[in-house]
Amino acid sequence: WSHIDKTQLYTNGFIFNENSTKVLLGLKKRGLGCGFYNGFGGKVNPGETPADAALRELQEEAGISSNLAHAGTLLFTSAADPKLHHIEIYRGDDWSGEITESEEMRPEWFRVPSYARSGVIPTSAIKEWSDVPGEDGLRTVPFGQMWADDRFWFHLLVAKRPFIGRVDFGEPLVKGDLNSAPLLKW
Ligand code: 6OG
Repeated sequence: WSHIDKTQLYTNGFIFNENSTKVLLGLKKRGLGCGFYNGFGGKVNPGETPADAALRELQEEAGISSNLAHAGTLLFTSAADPKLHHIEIYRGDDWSGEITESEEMRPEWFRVPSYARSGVIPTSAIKEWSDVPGEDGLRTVPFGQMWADDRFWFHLLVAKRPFIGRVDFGEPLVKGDLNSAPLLKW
């Protein structure tokens, strides 16, 4: 990974209900991660702290505020990108304002399934993920439609256990498209 010569700092924020049985995700409509569900976030601006940026992005992308708490740190590399992606992850257990779709994100509540509390998400659960809402009107967290590393740390986020992780992606299948890069190592 000697080709890595820059760092880009990002934030990513996940809002939970009281018992962490529901999580608010957004369908990314453009840019990096387009077509994937993720927390709300983006680049940290010069002069801004990651915590400031996390709150600003939540307001811009979902229309709400929250008392965000730092939850974890992720470092991503890609064989096709000289940038190290450094992502500070936040979680909020409350929110104020009205959840609103933006040009960047379409927010949706998802049910946190019991297997997402206990550990790494089994491949079978990802393959068998159903698009159909359950009796509660919610779909289950769509790990098959999220960045490939999320399944490894999501249970730590749910359990409020601080985490640091590093993720290495290979060459994208489609040049320039990090979304299609295979996950080499967690
Ligand atoms: P803008 O396009 O708004 O920010 N992000 C990633 N999240 C995960 N889970 N895995 C990755 O693997 C990611 N790369 C970037 C950080 C992009 C948003 O996407 C997150 C930001 O919240 C490579 O500038």
